[in-house]
Amino acid sequence: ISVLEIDQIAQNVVKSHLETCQYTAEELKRLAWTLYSPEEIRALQSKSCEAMWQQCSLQISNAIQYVVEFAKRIDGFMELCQNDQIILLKAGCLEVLLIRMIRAFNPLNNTVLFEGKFGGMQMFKSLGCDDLIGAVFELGRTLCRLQLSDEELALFTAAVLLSPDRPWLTESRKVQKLQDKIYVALQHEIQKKHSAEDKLSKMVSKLPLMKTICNLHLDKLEFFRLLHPETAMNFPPLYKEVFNSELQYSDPRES
Ligand code: 4D8
Repeated sequence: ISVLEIDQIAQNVVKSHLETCQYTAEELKRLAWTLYSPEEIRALQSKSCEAMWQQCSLQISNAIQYVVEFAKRIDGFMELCQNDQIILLKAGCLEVLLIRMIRAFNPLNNTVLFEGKFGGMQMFKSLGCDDLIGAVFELGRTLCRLQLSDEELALFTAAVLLSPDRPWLTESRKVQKLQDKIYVALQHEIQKKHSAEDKLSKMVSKLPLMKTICNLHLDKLEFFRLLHPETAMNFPPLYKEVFNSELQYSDPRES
C-alpha cells in the first residue's frame, strides 16, 4: 500500500464525512451556548416516557440517515455484497452516532445538542434510562478529551463501520482489508498533527464502552417494547429496522 493510496482513502473518507455530518463546525460553535432554559428542561422531564422515547427515536433515526449516506460514499462499501452492507450498518450505526456525538457535545458544561439546543443529561430523565444516558455522557466526556479533529473523526467512524468481526458477515476478509487501510490512514493522520503517539490506542480503547452502550440500548428497547408495544410499533421505520431483534432481513439503506 502506497502513501498515495493512503492519501486517496483519507481524502475520500474525510470528504464523505464532511458532506454527511449534518452540522458544520461553525454552526456547532455558534449553537454551543444556545442552552435549554430550566423551564424547557422541566417540560422535557415531565413528558411521558412514551412521548420522550418517540422523540428520541425520531432524532436517532434522522441521524442514522446521514450515517447511511456516509457509508455509501466510502470507497469500497458499495462493492461489498448487499448482505454485508446491511450487517455493517445495523451493527455499527449507533457506535458511529456516539462518536459523531462529540461534535455536538460540550464538555465544559456536559451538554449535548438535542433538537436545536444544548441540554444536560437531566433532559432525558423521562426515558427512564439513567444508566444508559450516564454511560453516553461519560463516553462523550472521555472522547472529547482526545480532541479529535474532523479528519480523525471521519477515519475513526469509517473504521468502526468497517469492522470485520460483525456476526454473519459473508466477506469479512474484504471488510478487513478496507478497515486495515483506513486504520493506516488514521495513524498517518494522527502523526501529521504530532499529537500523542498513543492517540489511536486511546481511541480504540473506547470501543468496549461503546459496545456496552449499544447493548444497553437494545435491552432498554426490548423492555420498552414489552411495556408499550403500540408506541414501539409507531417508532420511525428506520429506527425499527436498524434495531429490530428479529433475524429478518431489512435494508436500512432504502428508508
Ligand atoms: O448529529 O442528529 O442532531 C442521543 C440522541 C446526537 C440519544 C444527535 C442524539 C444523538 C444519541 C438522542 C437520544 C446521540 C445529533 C442528536 C440526538 C448524535 C440518547 C443523545 C447527531 C449526533 C447527539 C446531534 C438516548 C443530531 C443516547 C438513547 C435513546 C433511547 C431511545 C433510549
